[in-house]
Amino acid sequence: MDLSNSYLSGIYADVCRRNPGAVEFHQAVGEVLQSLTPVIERRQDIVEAGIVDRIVEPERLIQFRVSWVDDSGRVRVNRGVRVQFNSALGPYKGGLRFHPSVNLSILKFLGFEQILKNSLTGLPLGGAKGGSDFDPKGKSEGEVMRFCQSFMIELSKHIGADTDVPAGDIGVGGREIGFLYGQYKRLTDQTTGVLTGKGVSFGGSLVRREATGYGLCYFTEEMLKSIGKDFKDKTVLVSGSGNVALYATQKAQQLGANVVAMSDSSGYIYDKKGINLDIMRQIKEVERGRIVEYARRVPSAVFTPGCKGIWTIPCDIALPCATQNEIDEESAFELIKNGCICVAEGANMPSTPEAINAFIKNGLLYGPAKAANAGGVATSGLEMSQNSIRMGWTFEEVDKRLQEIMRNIYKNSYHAAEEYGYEGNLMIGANIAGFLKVAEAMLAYGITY
Ligand code: NDP
Ligand code: 2IT
Repeated sequence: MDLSNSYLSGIYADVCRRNPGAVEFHQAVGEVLQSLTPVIERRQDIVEAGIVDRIVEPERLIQFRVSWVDDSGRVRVNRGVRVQFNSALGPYKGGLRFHPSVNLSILKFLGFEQILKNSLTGLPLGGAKGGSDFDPKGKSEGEVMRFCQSFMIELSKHIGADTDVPAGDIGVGGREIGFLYGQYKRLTDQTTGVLTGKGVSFGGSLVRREATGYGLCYFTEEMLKSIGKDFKDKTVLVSGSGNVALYATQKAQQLGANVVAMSDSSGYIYDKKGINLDIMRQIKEVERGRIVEYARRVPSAVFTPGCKGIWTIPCDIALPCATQNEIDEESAFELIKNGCICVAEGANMPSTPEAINAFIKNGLLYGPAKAANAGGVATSGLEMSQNSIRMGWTFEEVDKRLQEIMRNIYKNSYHAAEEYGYEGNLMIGANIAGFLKVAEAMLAYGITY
C-alpha cells in the first residue's frame, strides 16, 4: 500500500499489525486511507481527535459457536460473528453472509465499508456486518432452518430495532431472513423490525428484494448521463446470478440494455440474444440450481466453466455482482481492450486495487461499491422507517425514494471529489463524502467513544 501521508501510513501499519493476515480488511482500509489524504491535509481537527485512528477499529466484535444437527443426526458446529463497527450515525446496520469462505478478515472489510456506505445513503444508520462459515449449498430446508434458529439464539442477545439491525448478503436471502426473524420473535416476544429484507406479509418493504440491483442501475444511469450516454442498446455483462445480479439484470433490461452474460461460482453463460430472465430466475430463485442449467434450456446460450472468463466478453458496461476481488488487473485490461466504458460495482469490493487503477487511468467511468450498491441498505433503512410508523409504502413510493437516494449519492460523491481536487474520481469522492459525515458526528460526541 503506497500511502504518502505519514500519519495515514502509520494508521495503516497499525491496522496490519493488529489484524494479522486479514488481507481483505487491509485492502479495504488501504483504499479509504489513500482517499482521505486530501482531507487530512485540510482538517487538523480530525487528526487531533484521532477520528481515523478510531474508525478503523470495530466498536465491538461478537463471536459465538453455532451448534446444530444435520439430517443424518450428526452434530455440526459453525462459527457465528457480528462485527458492530460504528454506531456514530445510528444503529449498527449491515448484512449477514453465510458462505464457507467467511472469516474475520472478510467480515471486517465488509463492516468497515458498510460504515461509509450507510453514511452515503443520508439515512441514520451505523455500520456492521456478520455471518457464518456455514455453507447453505446442498443443505436441506430443514438443515438451513435449524442452523438459522441456532444462530439467532445467540445473535438475539446483541441486536435490536434501535441497536443493531441485520439483513441479507451472500447466502442469506428471504428464506433465511424468515427463519431468523421467526426465531427472534419467538425468543423475545418482539415484533419490531429487527431484521430487514423480511417478507412483505410480516413487515418487509416492497422493493427491498430488487433494491441493490435497481439502485446499481440508477447509479450507473447517473454516471452514463455525465458523458451524454444511457443504457439503451448497450451490451452489459453481469457477474453472479444471485439477488443483486438478477435485479440488476432486470433493471438494465427495462432501461433498454442487452445483458448477454451472467455467472455463478462454477462458470458463466453467454447468450448473445440477451438473457431470458424468467428462465434464469426459475433456475436460481425457485430451483436453486447451477447456471449450466440455463444453457441446457436456452439453445442460444453457451456455458463455460470458470468465472473469470466472463470479463473477456466484449461489452459496453460491466456490472460485477458476485463477490470480492472478482476482477483482477488482467480482467480489467481485457474489459478495457474490448471497449468497455463503464464499470459499476454491485458486489462489495469486486475489483482489486490494480483493476481500479487501470479503470481510472484509462478513463472509464468507475462506480465504487459503497456508492453504487448502497441502494440495498438504503431500502433497508426505508423498511425500518415503515416498521417504526407501522405502515407500508407502495412499490412506486419506495422506488421513487430509492431513485432519489441513488441520485444524491452520485451527486455528493461527485462534488466531494471535485472539492478535494479529484474531479471525476467517484472512488475518492464516495470515500470522502461517506467519511466526513461520520467524522462530524464522532467529533461532536467527544473522545470516550
Ligand atoms: P447471493 O447469495 O444471492 O448471490 C451470490 C452470487 O455470487 C451467486 O451467483 C454466487 O454463485 C456468486 N458467488 C458468491 N461467492 C462467490 C465466489 N467466492 N466466487 C464466485 N462466485 C461467487 O448474494 P447477493 O446477490 O446478495 O450478493 C452478491 C454481492 O453483492 C456480494 O458481494 C454482496 O456483499 C453484495 N451486496 C449485496 C446486497 C444485498 O442486498 N443482498 C447489498 C449490497 C451488496 P454460487 O451460487 O455458485 O455461490
Ligand atoms: O452489503 C450490503 O449493503 C448488504 N448486504 C445490505 C445490508 C442491509 O442492511 O440491507
